[in-house]
Amino acid sequence: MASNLAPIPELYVSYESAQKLKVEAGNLASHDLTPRQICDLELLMNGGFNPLKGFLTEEDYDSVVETMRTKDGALWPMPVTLDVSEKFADTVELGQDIALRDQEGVILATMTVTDKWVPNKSREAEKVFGADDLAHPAVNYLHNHAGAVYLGGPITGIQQPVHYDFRARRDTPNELRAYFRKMGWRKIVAFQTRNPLHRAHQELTFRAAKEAQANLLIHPVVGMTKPGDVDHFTRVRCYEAVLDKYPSSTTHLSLLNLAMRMAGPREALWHAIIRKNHGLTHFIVGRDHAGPGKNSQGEDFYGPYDAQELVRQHQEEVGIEMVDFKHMVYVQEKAQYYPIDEVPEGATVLNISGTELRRRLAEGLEIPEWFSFPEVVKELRRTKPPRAKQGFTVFFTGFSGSGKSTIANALMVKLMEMGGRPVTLLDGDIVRKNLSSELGFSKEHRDLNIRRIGYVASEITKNGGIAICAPIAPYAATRRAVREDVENFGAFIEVHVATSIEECEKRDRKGLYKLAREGKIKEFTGISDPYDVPENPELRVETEGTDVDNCAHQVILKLEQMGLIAG
Ligand code: PPS
Repeated sequence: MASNLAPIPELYVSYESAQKLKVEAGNLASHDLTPRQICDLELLMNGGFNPLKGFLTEEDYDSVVETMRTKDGALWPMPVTLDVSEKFADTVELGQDIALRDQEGVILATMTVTDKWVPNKSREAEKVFGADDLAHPAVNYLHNHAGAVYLGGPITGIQQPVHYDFRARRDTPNELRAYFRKMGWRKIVAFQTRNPLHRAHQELTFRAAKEAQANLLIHPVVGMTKPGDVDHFTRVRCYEAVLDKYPSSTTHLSLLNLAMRMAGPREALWHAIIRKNHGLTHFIVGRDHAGPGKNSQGEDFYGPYDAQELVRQHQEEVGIEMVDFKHMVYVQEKAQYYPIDEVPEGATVLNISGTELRRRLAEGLEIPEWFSFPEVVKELRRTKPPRAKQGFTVFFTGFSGSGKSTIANALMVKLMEMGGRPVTLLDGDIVRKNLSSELGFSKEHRDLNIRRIGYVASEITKNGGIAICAPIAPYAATRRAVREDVENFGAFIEVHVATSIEECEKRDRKGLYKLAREGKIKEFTGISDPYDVPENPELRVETEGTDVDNCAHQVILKLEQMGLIAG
């Protein structure tokens, strides 16, 4: 199959019209696009999502969800929808034009709203992702992040989203087509990836290019991938580090600003269509393509080769040939990679899973040369130092007067004595003086206070420091939200200072309990306001009968056990 490299239709208007439209669009009702919508819009406008001409209408959406085709019969497995809040949807009339802005407020496109509807998200989850299960990242997105209403209609493109990173490595479908024309490439196989390239991937891509007698395009996704993946900055540095291992006259690296959904088979087919639009003739589909991991029952969402099966059924219609691969493993005796079904009998197979790789990186353990390239490992280690060098947050929670601040102070001093990482104490009282001085003790205000602490702690953690927080933080849901914020960047250790309310009241170090009993302080935690006891904290310390030094030491031991401080 040789490529037709003629330009593909884009949705942009001419430069002059765009300048005019941009001024006019300033008066339109406008929607601030989410990061995912910006990715989708870019590929709509530049032809990556050809034949779509805008965000799906209701009829197209129903048809795509049910049959993987638009109502006109075009193969399209993934709903590309503009989800908005009910509040915004209420202000929009059908037939009206709206401006679509990026997160800085720049107008990227206008859309004529032809459709507005409330989608059945559970049906979308079942049909598109295979289960209405929040363990699937796209289902979680659908229910917990996407707006309640979808708007559909054609797009008029004004300008591409701006990227400040790796500009020279980003190509639109037409730029890639032009590159292939210029190079005289007629057969090109694409390798889609959201991971750093290790030796198995290199072997697989070499074999694929050889098998298809084609040039190779390494086409990694840099838009949005699976939560927890290695960030794209690091990955691109890794790709660049190994590019010279490929023959430069037959291999090209280009970045794709796609927002993945991790939808396995449907996603693989979608990827194939997107690659066809970029001028590719062949497309590699390996084991568990775009797999989302385990469901809430601990089982895989899709079979390991379901994606290959679906792409095989449709490759002719799409006009791209699949190069399928089994899982690649290293055969020790041969010092070489083989597809798992071609391993010579009795040979010793070596394999390092993604989880094992993460563990080795986290613990600073050896990563063998047969598995990856030293240049790649060096880049990964630079971004993810071993746990004992990463930032983390210790979050104390408990009643007023339980001893949180005292233990937190002792812990801070002990960690500073060890040295190596900056330590910041975000004590309840200090925060209320410096960050939250206007707040009271209603549920709303307490939540706001804790979210602010969580934000600062997550920034400290991200930048490799230690944050020690010591607020009351009475609500479990808010503590969980802070945990999620921090765990994006490092460990979160919840410590319940489990002093009973009776003991706190008996101590009454600040005289507040007396005032609370007399009704002079309202909404007092434990007296006239609730406290959700943590169900599964990393550590629970009992202060009655234990001195402060020992309580702080228990936290140190926990940190050691978790590998966060060197023993
Ligand atoms: S919260 O719920 O997490 O936002 O509370 P926090 O920011 O930790 O503030 C608790 C300190 O404020 C004093 N104080 C009160 N605590 C609880 N309830 C009420 N109504 C209240 N009013 C004032 C109290 O001294 C707390 O300090 P700690 O250090 O916990 O003893």
